[in-house]
Amino acid sequence: MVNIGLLGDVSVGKTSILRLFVKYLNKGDIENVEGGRKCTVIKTDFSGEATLPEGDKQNKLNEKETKTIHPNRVVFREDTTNKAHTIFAPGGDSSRAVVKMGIITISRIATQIVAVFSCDRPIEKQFEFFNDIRFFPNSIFCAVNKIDLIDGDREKKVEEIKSKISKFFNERKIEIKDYFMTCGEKIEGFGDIETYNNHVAEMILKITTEN
Ligand SMILES: Nc1nc2c(ncn2[C@@H]2O[C@H](COP(=O)(O)OP(=O)(O)OP(=O)(O)O)[C@@H](O)[C@H]2O)c(=O)[nH]1
Ligand SMILES: [Mg+2]
Repeated sequence: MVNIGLLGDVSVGKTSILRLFVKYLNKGDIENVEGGRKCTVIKTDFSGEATLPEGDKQNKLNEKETKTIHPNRVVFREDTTNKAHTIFAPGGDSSRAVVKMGIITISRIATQIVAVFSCDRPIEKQFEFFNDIRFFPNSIFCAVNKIDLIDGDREKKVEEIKSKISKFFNERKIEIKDYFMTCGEKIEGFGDIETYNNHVAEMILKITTEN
């Protein structure tokens, strides 16, 4: 049994990644991705989402409807082995005490951590979130999300982002076991969207089977 914690700054897409994974399980698409196999959802809890007041919406282009107050949780089972796994996604707004409590709790109970970053803003800003966390394993996974929002040479920018992330964590004696380039939403008109959506499902399966 693996407990995965998705951790990262506000609005990087932790909840979206978790919801997308549930969609893959419910629609059976999970069997068709790389390393895919039949899995069943046992329990989902997205009750910790709060609707944002109009004024708090980040910007008109990316109107975020909710933010996570209490951690989201999904429990699923691999049908062939009968093993159950849990994924937790606490909120990213650590300036709120109750959200911070969720982050601390999940960072302690998770057996595997995925550090989630977003390509919609500078990576450096998103490191601050991790500076606050005291309990951290010495090797983690990393999701680089919102790949669709990179302008220009995607491969080059992704390499730059990855090297900044490696440097940040290596300086803290934390190794990145693997990187996953993801999209947590089904973005219309973005050519490679299925590949990057699939990476979400492939990431979770890889982490649960390898650990
Ligand atoms: N373009 C794009 N938007 C995304 C992607 N993933 C998530 N989003 C959007 O980003 C916004 C924030 O997503 P959430 O999943 O709520 O982010 P979060 O990290 O859970 O936020 P908190 O829990 O409040 O810290 C939403 O408007 C999503 O629709 C992506 O891959 N591409
Ligand atoms: Mg969230």
